[in-house]
Amino acid sequence: MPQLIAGNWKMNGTLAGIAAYAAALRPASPGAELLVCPPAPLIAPLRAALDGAPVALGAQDCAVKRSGAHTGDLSADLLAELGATHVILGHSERRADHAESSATVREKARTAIAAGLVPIICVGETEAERDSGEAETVVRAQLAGSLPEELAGQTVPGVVAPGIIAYEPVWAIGTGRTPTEEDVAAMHASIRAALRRQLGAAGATMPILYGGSVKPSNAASLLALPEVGGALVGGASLKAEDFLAIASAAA
Ligand code: G2H
Repeated sequence: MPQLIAGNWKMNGTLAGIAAYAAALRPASPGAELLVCPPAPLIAPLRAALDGAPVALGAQDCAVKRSGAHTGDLSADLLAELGATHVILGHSERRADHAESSATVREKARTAIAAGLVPIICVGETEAERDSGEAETVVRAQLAGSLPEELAGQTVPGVVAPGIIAYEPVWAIGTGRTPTEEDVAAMHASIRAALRRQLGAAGATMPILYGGSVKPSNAASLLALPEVGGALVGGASLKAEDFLAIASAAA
């Protein structure tokens, strides 16, 4: 399975900048799968500007409810209609800024799956949790609370919804710091074991992305680690050339 390089623009990007970004991505054939998650209003314009280039689009969040009186919320169905195929859920910035619990993330994942979106469910420990030796326990608890049963095929027997996990240590996000290669490998192995326990056969193959200060200079070493199925890239995805440099480091 090719690695997935996903860009998370967060609250960055403009309508005016879409054409140049798309023009840089259109001719690319990096060998990795590319996914760009811009702010939701830019999904449809970016899709149009990509003009059929094999770059998937995603959103950065969706609502628990599918429609109705929920002012300011974003419907997963509408995101899919705009051209999104994926949605990032439970990013630590949303868990912190919007007090999103793992139970809420699980509800959102269920809604996303029902709308035909692939949820990218984020987990990761704080620096204090790592320093106190609790990192794997915290991440396992987040997985236990955030993953819906649809990912194990328990809702419709035999039907497993596709999903992706992103391991993003909170202290590595936007800081330029990354865990050691040993720590990334150990955490991804721990996540794989938890996914197998929680989801059975589906958990054996679900991609696990690494996120947190991925950039062109460290991408190759991070992406070469066992159980790293790709990267979720924030700051370095804002420039198309950096994003493509990371993608070209993928397997
Ligand atoms: C982690 C990552 C993208 P950055 O949030 O999700 O951001 O690469 O800027 O650390």
